[in-house]
Amino acid sequence: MAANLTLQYYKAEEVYRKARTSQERILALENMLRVIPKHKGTDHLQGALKARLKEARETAQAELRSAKRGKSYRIPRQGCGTVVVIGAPNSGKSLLVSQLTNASPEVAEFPFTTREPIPGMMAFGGVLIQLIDTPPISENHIEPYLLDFVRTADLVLCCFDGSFDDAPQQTLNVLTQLESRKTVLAERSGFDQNDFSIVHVKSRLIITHGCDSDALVRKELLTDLKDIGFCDIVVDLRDPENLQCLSQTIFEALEVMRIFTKRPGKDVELVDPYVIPIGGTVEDLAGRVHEEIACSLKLAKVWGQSAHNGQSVGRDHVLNDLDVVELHVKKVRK
Ligand SMILES: Nc1nc2c(ncn2[C@@H]2O[C@H](COP(=O)(O)OP(=O)(O)OP(=O)(O)O)[C@@H](O)[C@H]2O)c(=O)[nH]1
Ligand SMILES: [Mg+2]
Repeated sequence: MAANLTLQYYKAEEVYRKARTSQERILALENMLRVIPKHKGTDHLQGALKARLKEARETAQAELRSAKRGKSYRIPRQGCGTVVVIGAPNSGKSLLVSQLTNASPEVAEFPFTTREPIPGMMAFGGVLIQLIDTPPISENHIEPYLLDFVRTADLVLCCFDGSFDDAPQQTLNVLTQLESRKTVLAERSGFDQNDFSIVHVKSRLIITHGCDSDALVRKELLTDLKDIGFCDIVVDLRDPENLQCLSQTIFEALEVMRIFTKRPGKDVELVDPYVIPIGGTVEDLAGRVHEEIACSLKLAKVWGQSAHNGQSVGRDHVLNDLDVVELHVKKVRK
């Protein structure tokens, strides 16, 4: 029987996928159980959610009892998306982050240079995007905390050294390390339809050293070894034009739109847009501005591609990138 899950459920699921602490996971799972449609078709999924909830509560208890083993890093989310840069040793991760952001991770010719995650902010199209450089993943080692970084990312960039003959095998090792921990790099994020414990994370393969004439041949060797289910982009990280294309690719992969708000009777200032997912509505925007505005929203006037010249629209109206919106709330009677 089909599960027929609702948009509300999928939104709750996305909050769960991005939860970084046991406490956040518990709250998200409780919410998923609250909003999941209750019928025969979702019996299996409800069971899986309850099992996950039990697991998360046990983990939270265990964390309280003992300090967590192993290093852990907490990097607060910033900007309109978190992009985690991973890959084999020496594949260009740090160079990518240092070229696109304000961070300066060490870039070196030898492998295993990066020892801890380093965040930086990339400015693109009027918004800021968080990129996180990470230590390399190899056949025999993956930093345990990296798994959470990857599973909760909005986007993963997996670097592949296009100039190195071992890159196909080394990148296969990266993907295998993750898959053996129920984490699959994929074209889109979400939970596996058949096994709720497996998470798919939206990813792009970044083929660095793009000016090497055999870069694409090496990438083909990787696809001979494994079916890669996500797009790739070939770049030379020292080429400004390539870096511009890469920034655009990252922004587009995040699938967000920039919405400007204005006060009635005032001119719009085209700075600091609100950022909401593509397909978002006036109600989603209002929720981002303020919870109270979302509750008492009466109508909105929109200038842009989704409506023209200040046309009045309702809360379900789907917005477009770069729309200008005036939110009108119901007057409260005293
Ligand atoms: N010209 C050029 N050099 C690159 C490119 N990508 C990486 N490099 C060089 O390759 C070497 C390794 O780059 P890093 O960014 O340090 O690699 P990494 O993946 O961070 O390495 P680890 O932290 O050791 O895992 C450096 O000498 C970089 O300058 C590229 O696209 N073009
Ligand atoms: Mg590095």
